[in-house]
Amino acid sequence: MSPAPDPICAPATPLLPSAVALVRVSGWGLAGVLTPLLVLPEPRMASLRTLCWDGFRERALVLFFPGPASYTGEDLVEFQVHGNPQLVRRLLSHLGTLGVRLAEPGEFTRRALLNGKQGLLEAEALRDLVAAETDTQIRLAQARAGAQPDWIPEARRTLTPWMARAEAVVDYGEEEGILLNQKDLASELKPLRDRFHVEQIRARAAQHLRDGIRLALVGRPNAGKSTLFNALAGEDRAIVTEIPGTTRDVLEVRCEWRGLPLRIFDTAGLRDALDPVERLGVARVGPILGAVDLVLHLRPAQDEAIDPLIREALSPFRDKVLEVRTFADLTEAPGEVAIAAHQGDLDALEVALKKRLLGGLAPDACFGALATERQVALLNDLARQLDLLLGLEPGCPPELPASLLQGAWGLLARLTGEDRAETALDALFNGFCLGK
Ligand SMILES: Nc1nc2c(ncn2[C@@H]2O[C@H](COP(=O)(O)OP(=O)(O)OP(=O)(O)O)[C@@H](O)[C@H]2O)c(=O)[nH]1
Ligand SMILES: [Mg+2]
Repeated sequence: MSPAPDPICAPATPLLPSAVALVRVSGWGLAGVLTPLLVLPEPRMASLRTLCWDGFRERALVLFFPGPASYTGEDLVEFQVHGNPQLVRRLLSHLGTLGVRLAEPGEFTRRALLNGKQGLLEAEALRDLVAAETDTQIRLAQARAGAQPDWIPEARRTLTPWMARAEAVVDYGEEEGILLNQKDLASELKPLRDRFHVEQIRARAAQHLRDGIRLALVGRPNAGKSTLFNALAGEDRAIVTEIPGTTRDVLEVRCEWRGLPLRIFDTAGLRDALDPVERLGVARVGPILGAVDLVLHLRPAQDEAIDPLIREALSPFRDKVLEVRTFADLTEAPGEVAIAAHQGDLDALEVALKKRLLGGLAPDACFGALATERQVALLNDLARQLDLLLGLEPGCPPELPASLLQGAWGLLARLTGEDRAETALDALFNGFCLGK
């Protein structure tokens, strides 16, 4: 058996002046380890204790969660002390003299995971919850933090009997005359493949919501870019005038608009500018086009043709350009995404963005879906694995379905973290803050 891990401590709140700071300690036998500092209170009963060390006398509210019924699965003690950063540092270094070392970022959650208190998917959701910037991102992370997606146990239930059967055919098939009925296998796996397909669509949309959608607003001068920028941001961030060439620098705003977490870039109007400052602004548009998820090409509804300069600038990014007709209040633009941003008439844009980026789903239809790059990549691998299984020829060697079924099982274990792969854990916990 490996030795018990050493006790760890960390501030769970930022080291800033505040009303209250929370310091957490986790490890086995904390009652003994912390004896020089305090007598631990009754489990799960908040109690006031005076902590005395190095001339400090701190009245702290103390909570004790004996393992394994705690966040980490070990003994866990929480100190609520006055929110003075220097006081917290002093308490942490005193804990160090008692043999409690400072935790690495995410080490509390890593222990929770290793002690079976939490799955990898939940830990990833917790990291996202702490990092979320908008309401939708918070709700998305909360929906994943509570429970594993129901299709994972469902997939296991479907795969298990077939794995056993395929193994039996490989091991004893020839002697015992056992066969793997490819047709039955396909008809049982087909609903699972369909479910994976639905989950892939939801996950792609959820990933956009989780990461935030980067949008560039481009077009000729006076196309209404800054007007739209302000309307989406819900505030007057960019200067709007009727003078062409108003915007020069790239402006950026992060916001949530109609449930979509956005990072929007307003840019200089594209034209062959004479003014040297405006030319510099135009030169900054190209790199933005490469960096965003979607380019909104704003074109006033009264414009017949697209300026060749703009056509050329956009042509390398054709796949991610969405044409938007502005000034829809003045000229009709039937059949197109037409808006009048200065009047807040943006419904057509909302529909187009949701169709393009969320596959037509409403943001809350993505709650509970997988959403990180790691998760989505594994889901795609799983779907491919099932496609291969469904595409097997009847009468193929039984080793083939056996190894594909094993592969699918392994991918599920990687997804939930049950394979305990250190690389996935390291990547996850590097993104955590101290004390989590
Ligand atoms: N009627 C009408 N006016 C609009 C609309 N959108 C913008 N405008 C007006 O058009 C003018 C130019 O708008 P801006 O938002 O500054 O245009 P821009 O594309 O940012 O222009 P540059 O920064 O010069 O490239 C302003 O007077 C806006 O009030 C619209 O949909 N309808
Ligand atoms: Mg502008």
